[in-house]
Amino acid sequence: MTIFGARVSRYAAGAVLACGLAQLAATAACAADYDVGAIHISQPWARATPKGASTAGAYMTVTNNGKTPDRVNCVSSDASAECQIHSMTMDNGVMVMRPVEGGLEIKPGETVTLKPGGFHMMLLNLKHPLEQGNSMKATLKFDNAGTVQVDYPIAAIGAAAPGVPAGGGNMMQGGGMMGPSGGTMAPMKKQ
Ligand SMILES: [Cu+2]
Repeated sequence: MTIFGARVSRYAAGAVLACGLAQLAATAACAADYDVGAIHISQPWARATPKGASTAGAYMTVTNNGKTPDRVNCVSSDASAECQIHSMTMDNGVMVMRPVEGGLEIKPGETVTLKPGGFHMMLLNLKHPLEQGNSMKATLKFDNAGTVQVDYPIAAIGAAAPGVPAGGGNMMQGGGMMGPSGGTMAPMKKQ
């Protein structure tokens, strides 16, 4: 476990440097991949928040390459007092989100994508707004694979995906009514 952790950290540090350079050349969000145990994490990203927002959403794709189910929880983030993983479901025509009890399950061979309108990481009690072009760090804990710190590049307010501008019907998926993703309240900004 310790060996894995060290390897992942070194990889992440290098990747973040490369990402910074890439962002100078292009405005597209740039993210590193992470491996911890049998778990692979790709395209982590977070969404910028308007001033005064108390919550923010973060997203990623998680694949379980192992032979046993695993569960992931968000332990902490450097941008907020609390970090949770939420599900989003339709309840009587209203989108409702709830913390995923006991962690989000990733079955063997399964890939789960956290994205606006679906499963997401929710940062609660933000210490500061998330600014596009910066990044946010969060610590994830997998029941089997262990703990990994992931760097989430911050995409535009209301973005549907890294590099994809707000709008085009994605506001609905963004859970604008819920506040955290800030969809409907966010000013439309072009990069
Ligand atoms: Cu949420």
